[in-house]
Amino acid sequence: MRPERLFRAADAPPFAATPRTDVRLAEILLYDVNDSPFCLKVRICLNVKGVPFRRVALTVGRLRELRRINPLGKVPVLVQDELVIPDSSRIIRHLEADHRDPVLIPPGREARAYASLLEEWADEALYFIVGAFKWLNPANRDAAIANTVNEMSGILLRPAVGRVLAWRIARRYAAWGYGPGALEHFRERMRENLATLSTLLDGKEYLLGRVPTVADVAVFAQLAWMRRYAERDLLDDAPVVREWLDAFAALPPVAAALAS
Ligand SMILES: N[C@@H](CCC(=O)N[C@@H](CS)C(=O)NCC(=O)O)C(=O)O
Repeated sequence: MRPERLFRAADAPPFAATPRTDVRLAEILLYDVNDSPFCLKVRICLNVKGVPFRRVALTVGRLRELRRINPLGKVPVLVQDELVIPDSSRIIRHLEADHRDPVLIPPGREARAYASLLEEWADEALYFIVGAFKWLNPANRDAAIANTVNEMSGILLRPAVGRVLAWRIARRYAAWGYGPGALEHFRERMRENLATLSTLLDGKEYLLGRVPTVADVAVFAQLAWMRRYAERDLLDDAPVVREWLDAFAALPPVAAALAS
């Protein structure tokens, strides 16, 4: 059996990656938007595994290039040589195959299934709710546009890019039947999700126990994103989740990903 670090040694910090000196790999590029939870999820995993990469910040000028490599036009996309991998979950499984240590996807069948379920729940359910907060709440409008657009375009184009983006996303939510009037509905859904998460975390350091996994990374990425907006107040009623978020944010690879 490979000497994978499933359980950290008493003196080792969580997420202490062993630097790779045995392989020479092509440079990894990450097409990235700073205020995207999926990009944050991937940056955390790259840092955790000690894999060097170069951020390619998505700008208006690079949109065509992005569509060429990912016809869905979504970030993150990882590029390494000829290899182009869109989608955070696929990227993480690719990283896990090439950089096993430290393990983020538990090898046991049950633990792996549980971690994948939580990852999917974060990526779909939490993302949808936090996206509604970000784009439907007028109180978040300026922060939403600044966080998303400042890196994407030069100062002159920013107002127009911000308006187009906000309009496109609000139109998507409208097609699903949600407008600003649905904000209380989304707050209630988030309260329920935070209560569920409090139950799952009760008495545990991480979602699966003593070791951080992809489940922690995925849930963290969505809630760290929510903290940038007015609905961070919902965490006041979920102290267990808040403490877990604070502790996770302080881990060096996570802090570095948040800052990048
Ligand atoms: N399932 C994808 C979702 C990626 C995604 O939705 N990314 C957003 C940014 S947070 C995006 O690029 N949206 C642009 C669009 O939908 O046109 C993943 O896990 O990477």
